[in-house]
Amino acid sequence: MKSAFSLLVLFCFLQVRAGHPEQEHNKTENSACPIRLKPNGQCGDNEECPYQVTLPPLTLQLPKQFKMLERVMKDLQNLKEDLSNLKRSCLECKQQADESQPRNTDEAPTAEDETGNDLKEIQSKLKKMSISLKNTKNQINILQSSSQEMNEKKVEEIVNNVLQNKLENCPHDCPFMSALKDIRVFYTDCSDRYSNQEVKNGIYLVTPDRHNSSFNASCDMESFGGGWTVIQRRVNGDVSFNRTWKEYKDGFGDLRGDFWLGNDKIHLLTKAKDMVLRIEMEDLDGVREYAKYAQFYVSNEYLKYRLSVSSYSGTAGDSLHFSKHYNHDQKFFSTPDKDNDMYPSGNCGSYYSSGWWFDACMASNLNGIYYNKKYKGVRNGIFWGTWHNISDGQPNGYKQAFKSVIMMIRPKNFNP
Ligand SMILES: [Ca+2]
Repeated sequence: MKSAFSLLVLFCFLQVRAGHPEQEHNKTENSACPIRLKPNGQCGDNEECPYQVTLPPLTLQLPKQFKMLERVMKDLQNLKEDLSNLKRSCLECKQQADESQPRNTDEAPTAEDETGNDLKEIQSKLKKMSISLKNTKNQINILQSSSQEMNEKKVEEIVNNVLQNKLENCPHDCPFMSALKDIRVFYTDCSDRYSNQEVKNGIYLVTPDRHNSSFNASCDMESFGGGWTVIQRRVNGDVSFNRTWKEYKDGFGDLRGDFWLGNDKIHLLTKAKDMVLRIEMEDLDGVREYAKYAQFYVSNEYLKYRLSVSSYSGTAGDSLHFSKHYNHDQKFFSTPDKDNDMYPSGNCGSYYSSGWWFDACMASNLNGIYYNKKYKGVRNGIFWGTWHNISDGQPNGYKQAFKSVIMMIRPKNFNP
């Protein structure tokens, strides 16, 4: 728009300029140009002279796109303002960012800083201590489980291996051989022997308590998984079981045949480990049954070798807990010469020719007389009150007898 206007002014100006000031009179010829130009004041030749221009009102018809231009200009103005706002915001942002920059380490720390640092240090120490504690706990757990595994059996195995190695590499006169005489490897019972690869039936030395003497025991290594220490056997009847308190205390008979191991030894064996009791029986008709007790313990002599037995299973019936009135559990041991029974009017041991944990008097008596045939009279033979036909009326009042009885024990946790 400006350029069009300038052109028009220039055009008229040139027209006026083309005429001489003296031709002013000829106004009509020049009246077509609405712009009037005339000197303003006295002007001589070749002098600078002021001129006055008179411009008429001017109306220009602009193309309609100019409206758009106006809007664009407005938008442009708005954009400029936005840009300016953005710039301002940016500056503020930068200022804030500068302020939040970490302080120069040369600056002296404030009390707040020091407290924060102390807290951080304590937190770090606590974290380290917690990790250390966790590690220690893990190590304790590992040690605990290791020590549980390192039971006596394993220690003995290790000792045996060391001994074996030493023996193989040692001449007979070396100092180790003389020291060897003082080293003893202990086996608590037949199950320990079995674990040491001694799997044949036989007589083995066992040491249930190291403060007491070792003794020989008959080991059944072949029946029911092996590892059984036999505490009583009746198979041929050549050994009398009508014995004194002292004899039952020490044991009697032949370990390869009929015998009673001895109450002191049975006490030590059942004290050393939790024991299972297994009783095998065969009657004269060839019927074989068994009774098993998952818990079996015999107290010491001071407590009169009291019996503690429970958790029956088997086929022969639970004659040790026959009834309320005939219950051998928790009863003292009695012999013909020592009455610890529950029968007030007499001595059960004497009456039945046996040493046993009598009640008043009995529903079982495995130490009764060994009869090799059915018998009459007092029921003083080997007896098991829950035997399948024991209460049946026998012809002519004969009583059932047993061909064999074996009582044996094994640790509860034994794994064949
Ligand atoms: Ca009595």
